[in-house]
Amino acid sequence: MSRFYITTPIYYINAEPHLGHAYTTMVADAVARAHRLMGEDVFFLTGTDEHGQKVERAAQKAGLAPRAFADRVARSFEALLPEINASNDDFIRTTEPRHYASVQALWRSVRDNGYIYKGKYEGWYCTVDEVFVPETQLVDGRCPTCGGVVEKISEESYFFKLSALQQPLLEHYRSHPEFVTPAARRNEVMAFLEGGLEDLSVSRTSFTWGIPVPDDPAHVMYVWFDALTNYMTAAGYGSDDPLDQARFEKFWPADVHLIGKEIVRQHAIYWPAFLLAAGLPLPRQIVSHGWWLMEGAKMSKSKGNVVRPHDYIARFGLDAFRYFVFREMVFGQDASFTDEAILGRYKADLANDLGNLASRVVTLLHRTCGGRVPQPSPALLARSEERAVLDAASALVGQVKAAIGTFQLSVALRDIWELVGLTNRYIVAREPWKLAKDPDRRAELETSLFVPADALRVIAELLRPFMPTTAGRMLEMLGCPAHPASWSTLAAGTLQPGTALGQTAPLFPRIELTVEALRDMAHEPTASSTASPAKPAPQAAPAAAPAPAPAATPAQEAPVAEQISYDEFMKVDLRVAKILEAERVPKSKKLMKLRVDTGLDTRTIVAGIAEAYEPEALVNRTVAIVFNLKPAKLMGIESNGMVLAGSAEGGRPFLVGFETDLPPGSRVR
Ligand code: ME8
Repeated sequence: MSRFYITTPIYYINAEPHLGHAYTTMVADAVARAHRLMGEDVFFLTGTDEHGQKVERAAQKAGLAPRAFADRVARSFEALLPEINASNDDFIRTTEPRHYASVQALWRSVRDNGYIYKGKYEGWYCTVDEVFVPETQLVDGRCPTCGGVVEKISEESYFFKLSALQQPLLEHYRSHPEFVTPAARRNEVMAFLEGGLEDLSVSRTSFTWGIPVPDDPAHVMYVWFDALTNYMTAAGYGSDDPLDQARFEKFWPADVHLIGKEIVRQHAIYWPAFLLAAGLPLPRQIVSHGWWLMEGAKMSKSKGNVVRPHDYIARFGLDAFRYFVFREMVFGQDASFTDEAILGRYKADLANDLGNLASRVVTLLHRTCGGRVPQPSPALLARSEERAVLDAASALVGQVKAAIGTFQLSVALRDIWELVGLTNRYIVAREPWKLAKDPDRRAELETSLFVPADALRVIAELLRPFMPTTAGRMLEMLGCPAHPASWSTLAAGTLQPGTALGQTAPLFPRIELTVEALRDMAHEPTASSTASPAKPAPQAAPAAAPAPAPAATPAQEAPVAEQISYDEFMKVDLRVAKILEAERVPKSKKLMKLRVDTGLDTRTIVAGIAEAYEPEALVNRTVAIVFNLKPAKLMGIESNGMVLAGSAEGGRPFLVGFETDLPPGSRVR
């Protein structure tokens, strides 16, 4: 059995995961699932990148030791995986002992082969990207990649002889034109390589949060040397255990490192250079996708202009969210995430095209064929309309496989929707509801329902990697076995006549959401954006709670927050405040802008209570607020704190009050 090893980047844990991270993991997931369906032995890896200056600083800011901070935030990346239905086989954290062993083994190999020497690094460093930036590449004194501030560093450092590997790398690129894809990225890398390479600083001495350099623990390794090696660690590299060694033999080199376009250089130059220096095989392909943009800028943790996957999954359902991101981003290009687009695709592509097709066919089969797959007539199946649908379904299998092979998920889905459209048109032309009224046309009726049912089966089998739950439900409705059919034998015409069908259930229920409601949601703080970055916590502040979920939302139990210590609780500075002014935020149904007297200052707080209170009813009210919450922008207004309110599940918020009027500034405990 051939094997397939695919990885995502390991994500920095300096903030909560957002759509960008979820996207890469979902694409890798869809590709991994497709390869399993093609009969391959798949290993799909994702994880977290936990060392380095950026994380050390984020931990300091959170008042935690780096390891404790890493343990907390890594959990939110791990928790995202079931939420997006990722079928990863392993989750690696760079703080695990297996990884220390592996990175140190790679370092020793590279060093013993003569590629590491000691020197002094003087120059610029961008902590956001964790990269050294040559002075000539600064743009207005800032990082050319993220535009962030760079710092001057001057310290003893080990260097990696990258310059010595320029020719071997160029040769590899020339003999493996598919090594980096898409071609635009490959061309950039080639141009960079041809321009010559400087040796790379691969250790730091000015901080300690990293993997110690073997035999010189005053140095910690450069975080990219550490991070890139994760791909080998998880396959078993550096382990003494014979089982791990056998796994490494089997799965290394990786088939695909799937990444965003901003980290191509590290993957396409540094990583193969380290491996060449150690005498290890290179990965087969570096595949990079474009960026999700918000209002024209890259969505990023550092900028905070992010889409929180959970917000959309809760409203549209996971598979609709997966469909949208796969369909919307053309491979290799950037894409804008807009509420209009996700709503539009939900209604048109999912509810209308696919959802209606499935429920129409299965309902008609229940009504007219006793809830069983009918027996088609061979003569009628030979007609050109029937052949057109069934031939298109058979051809689609190859098309989808080819599109997945080149990571064109949007093309695969577009092709599947061509068949959805063709099948819908077939039904409209055959009008089985009319045939059902005429007993003499029974054979025509049965054939005209067999054809779309069979096409739907192929569609569902092909949708498995993209929308696993929906595909399963479609197949259940069609009475097909729950275990996936192998794509190697998948073809049209094999639905078994006589099979009992399952119940019809709407795949994509009607939702009443509007673009305005989605926009409000995006601006509302959640506990995870305002409290600790530990995990997707329950709504801490009902005053800013999101809209009650629509009917499409799967019922979910309200999560309970983990226990905290007295000291942790006391970090929250709760105080009495008096509302001085209140006005609705224009274009928002939920948000109210409040001017409050906190006893220590007067400040603006934006609260999600506009549906529950009139502005005039709020003036002069005494409320409880979180005084020391970091400022956040809501609909362009800076909010400094949070007003406390309680609400029953999905109900209106009621402000927290006091039995007597306490003076503003009084502590609440
Ligand atoms: O770079 N659009 O981690 P990171 C699409 N730890 N994808 C995006 C995105 C966006 N706006 N933002 C992030 C690191 N991503 C290193 C990687 S690998 C050995 C070390 C996705 O947390 C995309 O896959 O900054 C991108 O490459 C990755 O998240 C960067 O995650």
